Amino acid sequence: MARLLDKINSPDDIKKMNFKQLKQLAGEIRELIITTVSKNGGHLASNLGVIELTLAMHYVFDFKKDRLVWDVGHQCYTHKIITGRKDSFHTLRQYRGISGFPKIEESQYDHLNTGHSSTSISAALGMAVARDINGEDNNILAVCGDGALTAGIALEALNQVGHMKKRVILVLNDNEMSIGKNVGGIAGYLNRIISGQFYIRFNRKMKKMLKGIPGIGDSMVSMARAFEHLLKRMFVPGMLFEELGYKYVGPEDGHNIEGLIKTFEQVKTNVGPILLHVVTKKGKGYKPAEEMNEAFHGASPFDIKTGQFKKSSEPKPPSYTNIFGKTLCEIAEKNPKVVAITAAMREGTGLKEFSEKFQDRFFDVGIAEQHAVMFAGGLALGGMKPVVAIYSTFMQRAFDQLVHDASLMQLPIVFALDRAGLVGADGPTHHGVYDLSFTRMIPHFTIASPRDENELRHLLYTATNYDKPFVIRYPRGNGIGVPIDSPLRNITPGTAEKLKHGEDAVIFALGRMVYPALEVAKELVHEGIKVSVVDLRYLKPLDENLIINELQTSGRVITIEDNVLSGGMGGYITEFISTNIQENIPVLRIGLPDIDIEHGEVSVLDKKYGLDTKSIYNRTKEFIKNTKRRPVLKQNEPSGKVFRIVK
Ligand SMILES: Cc1ncc(C[n+]2csc(CCOP(=O)(O)OP(=O)(O)O)c2C)c(N)n1
Repeated sequence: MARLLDKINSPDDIKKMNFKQLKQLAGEIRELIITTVSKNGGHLASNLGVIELTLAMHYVFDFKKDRLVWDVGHQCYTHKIITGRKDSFHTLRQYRGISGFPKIEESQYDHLNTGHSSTSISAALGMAVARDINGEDNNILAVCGDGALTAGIALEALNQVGHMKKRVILVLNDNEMSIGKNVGGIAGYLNRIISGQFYIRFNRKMKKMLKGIPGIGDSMVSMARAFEHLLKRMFVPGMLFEELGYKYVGPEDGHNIEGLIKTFEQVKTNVGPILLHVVTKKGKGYKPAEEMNEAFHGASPFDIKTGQFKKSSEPKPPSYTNIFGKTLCEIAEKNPKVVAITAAMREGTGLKEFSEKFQDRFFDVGIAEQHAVMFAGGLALGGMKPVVAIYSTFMQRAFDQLVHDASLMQLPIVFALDRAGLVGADGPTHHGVYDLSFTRMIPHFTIASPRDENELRHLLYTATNYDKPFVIRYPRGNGIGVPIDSPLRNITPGTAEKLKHGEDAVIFALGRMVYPALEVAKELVHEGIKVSVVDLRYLKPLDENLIINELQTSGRVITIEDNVLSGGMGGYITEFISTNIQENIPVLRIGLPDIDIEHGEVSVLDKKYGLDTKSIYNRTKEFIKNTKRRPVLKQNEPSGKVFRIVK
């Protein structure tokens, strides 16, 4: 049978189809998404859940002039396929290919760049206000998941939209799942709405039955009506949203295209805010994803037939995430004060085992990073030792809590920042390349980054014994494969470790850049160049003595970090040198530039941005060739060129 999909070049082609064809098209899109994600990886389960919903919206609205705002944006694959990106869909999430998230730069049909959750309602309201000021009359839709609705920003926006009575359509895509099971009171409320449908159906049937009873039927029906108001408050869908100022519509079956189209046609004519509650199934139409939708939320490549994720033929060292989770369990066995907090990322942050072993010491707060940090603050004030595990990129949300709460009260919270540095296919919204900059300026913060999985264990142990805020940032992916040693030990904050000695220059490297630095140093020996390599370990406090010793030895500095250079580690060391040393020490800072870093494999991005060993080698060699060493004299040497430590 000829594929309908082959004829789809723009959403206009969808509008010509009948319901039967739309259903067939949904099946073909499902197949394309499954095939592509099985090769490239991606957000499979969420995308399979919104195929019919996406087609229905494009059928009814014209997003050349109407606006469609995807929340998180991880569910936009159908949208991409039918808005001119079908032929490039095979490049999904690959370097120079199309992004896994909406991108204004990619298409006139993408209206908001996203990746972080819960921004859709605010954006839609802003667009609605602008529309009204401009005297335009287009429709504005936001598609927000039940998981995304747990975040503060979504609730803040929900509050204002209802209050302003602006004409926006908020499509609540309710699959009862965040990445894992959705948590919290709102999730429970939505669940009751769906179950409330049973009440409505039951109520209709009951009235019909009562009416049929001769003599007393009518009076029993009016009695039932008297209770109805009360019952409505208890069961009728959407009362909460109605109270907030929305017209609630639903719950609608999110896989019935015909029903969805009819509903969208109706709500299109409404003048105020609409909340359309659509019930979908995550992973719809692909059994492994329906059954294991958490694993297929962000899937790595898999075998379509078996649903098994592809494994590399060679055994790999455990991931940093895995080592973090296991070590935290080891620590928590001995320390009953240790509690763990995740913001809707139990599996992603490696806390599954912890959540099972220490059920009453584990907290999933939903997609609520700000709350996670403040909640940890409360726990710390109550005598607990909270460990907040959040991806580096999502911690950006909680900056104020880091400053206003953790820092100002010097609370002993451990911040475990997973996925620090470049993360790969998820791209610019997900790279964790700012955390060194935004944490190092905060007073009272200790900031560490391990060079390998073994150092991560000891730094985590150190952090849980520390009495002030303590950040540990570590990268996505597998460890180095170094031996793991026990028992766990403290690594005194502010102590770096010198791994190699040389007089021509010193390389200060942090975290995952330490091993490449060692490799470069080894290679340079063949050129007759000898450099010291220091695993800085702690960005804050800096190991000032060691830095000064190295400046006295070589007087030429190279810094390497997988953070943006602005405000990063190289900047910190340069500031330290310029503040304390009356000597023009040559410094080469290697790190990420002041631009958005695109998506692509980390190894490809490393190469492009000069973080791979070859680039580091070339730049270091060039730098050493073109600069003069300026060793700092020892303090007691008779020269004006001594360092002064300004305290
Ligand atoms: C601020 C932020 N925190 C965490 C995440 C990671 N994340 C991506 S999707 C998702 C779950 C979203 O659930 P929901 O909105 O219900 O969408 P679904 O995947 O169920 O369709 C989470 C936690 C994120 N993108 N942004």
